[in-house]
Amino acid sequence: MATRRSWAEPWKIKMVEPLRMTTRAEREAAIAEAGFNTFLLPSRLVYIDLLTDSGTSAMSDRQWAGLMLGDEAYAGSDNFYHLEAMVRKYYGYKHLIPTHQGRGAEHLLSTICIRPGQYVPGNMYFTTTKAHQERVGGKFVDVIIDEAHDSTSDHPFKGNCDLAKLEKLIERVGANNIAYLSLEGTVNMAGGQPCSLANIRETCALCHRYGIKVFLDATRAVENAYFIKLREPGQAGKTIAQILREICDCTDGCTMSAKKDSLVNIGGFLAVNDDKIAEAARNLCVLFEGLHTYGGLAGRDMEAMAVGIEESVQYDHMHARIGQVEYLGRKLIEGGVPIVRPIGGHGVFIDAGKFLPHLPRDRFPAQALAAALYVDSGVRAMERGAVSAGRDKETGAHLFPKLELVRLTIPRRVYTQAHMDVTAESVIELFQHHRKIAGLRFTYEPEFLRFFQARFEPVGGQSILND
Ligand code: PM9
Repeated sequence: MATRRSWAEPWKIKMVEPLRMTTRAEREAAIAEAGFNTFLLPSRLVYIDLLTDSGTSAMSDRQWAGLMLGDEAYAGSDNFYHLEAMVRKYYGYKHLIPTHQGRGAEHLLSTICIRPGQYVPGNMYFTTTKAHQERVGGKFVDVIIDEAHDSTSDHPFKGNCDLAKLEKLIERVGANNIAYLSLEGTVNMAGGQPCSLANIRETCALCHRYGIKVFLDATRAVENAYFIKLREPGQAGKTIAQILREICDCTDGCTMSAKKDSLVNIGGFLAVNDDKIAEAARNLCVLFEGLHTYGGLAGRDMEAMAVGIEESVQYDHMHARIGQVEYLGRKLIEGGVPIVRPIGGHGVFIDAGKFLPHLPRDRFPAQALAAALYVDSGVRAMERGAVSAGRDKETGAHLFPKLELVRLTIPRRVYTQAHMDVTAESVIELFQHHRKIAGLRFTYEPEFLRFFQARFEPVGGQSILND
């Protein structure tokens, strides 16, 4: 047999879910009804759903079979012990507290470990993570390297922490005033960009020297491990599972949204090594999530997660998953579309500022582009710019992060390359006619995580996409 030149997904399709095609008129009415916010669209009116990779992946036949093994006991379900064994094996932490999803774990960790007024450095903010830190009086400080804020930089590890920024903060405020370091594996808001193993080691060593704990946001840490294997000198010979353990072993615990890497539709966990933090988390879990052996999940959910964790570290799976993201990214680059470089792990991030240079920041170009893309082709994307960033807690002014992005997020094992082609064609065509896209202004702004429920109207007309 000739040498294999190309690769394909390591699965075949057993069941399909029909998609509904809509007309342009239907989509125009739907986006207006949704206040030009793609979060408020009914999914039955979406053709290709690239809103998020969170809880949208396809489970395997083994995971579906696992659902039938759900032990729905209130306490001490078999599936909890299976999940605990998988978390210990692949993530390596001593204590597991399941939660209904990632922000459940963030809620527990922030409440237990942050005193009002303390600082929480991190490699770029994430929306729910920062919201929970602030809710309990913490102050997030960004210590990611500068390259992460530059969509054109080709740095292979744009998720890295800047050790000088971190040390400066420690010296300025004192280690006692730092709750912990929040370290995200593949940084979502930077465009799905990984950290190097060397940087993770150095960052953790620096924190530990000052007695500061490091908690990993492990939501996409397996994708980070894959990038380390691919890009970091000396790491190619290791398995993804080995690298994942090396990342986790540097840290003191993690919060996890299992809806991403772990291939489940719902679920998450907090995992820590410290006995006292674990005890406090089990106590709070009972108040907010459910008993500490189910944390808001059914036994079957925990089983699907246990199986998903094992599947997530398989090389062929990760190669195909990130390969598909890269396929879409390359098409857009060929079409001249400005996207975040290098192409990320869980999605392709369009630089909306460069895509729509005629729109000022306070006309929310990324929000406008996501709405226009839906009108053009029924592809649903997500804004990741000023609307997501929210307002400054003290001044109340809009925060305008350097990156004003639209995320085309790829669910795992769900769409084919043909769906990627349709998406790319629509984005490229919009880019060629970008002046037709109007800016937006708020008509409703909720207090927390405004991007989920905010409503807008086009400035200067009824339509977001003017022909
Ligand atoms: N991320 C995403 O679409 C889902 C909703 S927020 C728009 O990217 C990280 C790095 C995440 C994340 C969710 C959470 C919260 C924590 N950390 O959604 O609560 O990307 O399970 O996880 C979303 P949950």
